[in-house]
Amino acid sequence: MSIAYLLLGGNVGNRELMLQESVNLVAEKVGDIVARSALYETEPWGFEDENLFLNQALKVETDMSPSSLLNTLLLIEQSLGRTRPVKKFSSRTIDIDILFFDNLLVSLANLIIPHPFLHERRFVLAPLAEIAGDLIHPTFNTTIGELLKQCSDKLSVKIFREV
Ligand code: PH2
Ligand code: MG
Ligand code: MG
Repeated sequence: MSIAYLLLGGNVGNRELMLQESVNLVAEKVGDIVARSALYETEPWGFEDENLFLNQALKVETDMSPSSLLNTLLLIEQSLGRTRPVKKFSSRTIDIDILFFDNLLVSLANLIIPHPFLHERRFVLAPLAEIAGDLIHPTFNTTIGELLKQCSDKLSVKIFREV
């Protein structure tokens, strides 16, 4: 059994419904959800858009490998209407990213774990710190709580709804 940390996010359509449907599908197809953060309303990072995101972090128990977890998450995104325009960042109904997978370091063409930008993004660190503040990042050797304190990202991240 492995532990994976995931980040859910979307800024198009019924954002709360998309997160709830994702949580349901992750529980059904990936494994037990053992912790989940509040929903956070966050300013888009890396691109301009008037639609704010909702983001939520999950801790999941799974028997899947990292690659089959990724494939399963991509299928869940598709089933919830995710499309992928060519540009780098764009608005979307739902994105489900793998942040950590046990203490593994994964470097494949389509999958890097730990997520390579998580330490630069308050919209990831704030929800993650809520459920895993003491978790140690396997390459920075520092806790998520500490990374959040050190993070220079100034974009707004606010609790939208407790769960
Ligand atoms: N995801 C991105 C790019 N920018 N900004 C916010 N606030 N939330 C996200 O989930 C997000 C983003 C790439 O996947
Ligand atoms: Mg993403
Ligand atoms: Mg993604």
